Amino acid sequence: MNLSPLQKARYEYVPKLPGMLRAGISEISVKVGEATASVADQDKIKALFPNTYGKNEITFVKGSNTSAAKKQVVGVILSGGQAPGGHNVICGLYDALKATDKGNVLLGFKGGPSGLIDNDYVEFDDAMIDAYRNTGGFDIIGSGRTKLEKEEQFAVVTEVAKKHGLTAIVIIGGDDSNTNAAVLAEYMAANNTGVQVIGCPKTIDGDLKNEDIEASFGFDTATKTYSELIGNIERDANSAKKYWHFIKVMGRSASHVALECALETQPNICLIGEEVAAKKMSLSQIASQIADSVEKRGNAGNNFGVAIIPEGIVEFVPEFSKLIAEINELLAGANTEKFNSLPDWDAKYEFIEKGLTKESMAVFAILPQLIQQQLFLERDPHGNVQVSLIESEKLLSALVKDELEKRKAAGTYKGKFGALHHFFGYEGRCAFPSNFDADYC
Ligand code: FBP
Repeated sequence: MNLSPLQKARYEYVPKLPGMLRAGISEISVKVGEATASVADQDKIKALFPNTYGKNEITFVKGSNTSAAKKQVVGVILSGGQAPGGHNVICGLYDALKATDKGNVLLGFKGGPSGLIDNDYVEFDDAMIDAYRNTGGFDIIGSGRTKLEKEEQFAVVTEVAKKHGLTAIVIIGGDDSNTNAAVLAEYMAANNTGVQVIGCPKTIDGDLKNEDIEASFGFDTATKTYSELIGNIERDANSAKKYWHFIKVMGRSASHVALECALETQPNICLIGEEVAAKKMSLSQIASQIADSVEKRGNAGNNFGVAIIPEGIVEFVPEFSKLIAEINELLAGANTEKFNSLPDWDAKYEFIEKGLTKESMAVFAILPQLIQQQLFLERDPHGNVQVSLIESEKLLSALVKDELEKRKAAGTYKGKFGALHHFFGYEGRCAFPSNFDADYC
């Protein structure tokens, strides 16, 4: 492979370690703190996790390492959406294991949790690890979204662990994967397998945090990457002066990515899903709020701007969530087949009109046809609407356009409105990790 100068420079970058970890393994000691507790539902969670609930907090401190020497065979998986820094977590694990004892082993199970079940793995060595230092992506072993939740799956994982003599399994993943890790840990403890299960919080979405973890890895790089692109668009908008750019950014339901990008790029508008929910805003209210900015700028001769839209915005609009729930119910069971067999969109529309409540039909009727069709045609294997596939940036710009036309007819708006749409998600998930993410991981 020919390496670019950038790639070479990133390979050469040496992540900065906290002073504590620079000391060397023999000088790291462990301080046992208070018993931990869940933030809510303590009794329920304690009942679900009788063997693992309430473990003491552990802090690393300088001192002499009193742990008994023990050969470690650790298995690691990457789970869920890619996040810059994942490779460095694996490199860090490898380095620490080998620094402790050259005989320690790190196995990477391929393709996410399913690799653990299928016993599909690779044993890392120096050459493989060195080729992935400070690089983005999860391609070193791949990732996947198989859920580890059933007793049978845990039994298979236990067998695989026994076969390799695993002493620990590290699951690098988001909230779902860490829930799986917690359940697997409970199983391993209940069955006295001696295998530790360790969850490593990962997600670009920024929604996996507590007082000890201010941000999950990947968030910094992804938001910087999107912000660079958004900044370029802002410069273009300010140069051409003819488009409003509606930019949707990833982040699932949470709006942390949108907010961080807005803080970095100062767009004209940034919607925040949680605020929309708190104010119980309707789609028309959101469109009207955006139209106010467009009108104000347009009347001053500035027919351009940038609006950032969080990926999950529509889930926060109460009337829209109700519409989705009704559609899911309307097409449940045999109704899907009936709906699919209708000859054309007019016949389908009639079916929808008969099946939805008056309120939901009123919401459905204001949607652009493209979105109406997306709601009915692109459905998941359970027949449910796939909210993440809804092109909310197009939906909102179409509603804003309608609102502006009304204002034009009323004589209050004199500008021009041309919209362009973008979705930034995959562009940032595998970027070279920023120094922050490279060091952190
Ligand atoms: P997780 O970290 O929870 O896996 O999600 C990351 C993410 O990038 C979300 O922002 C996005 O909605 C989702 O993955 C897209 O998933 P997929 O890669 O399956 O299309």
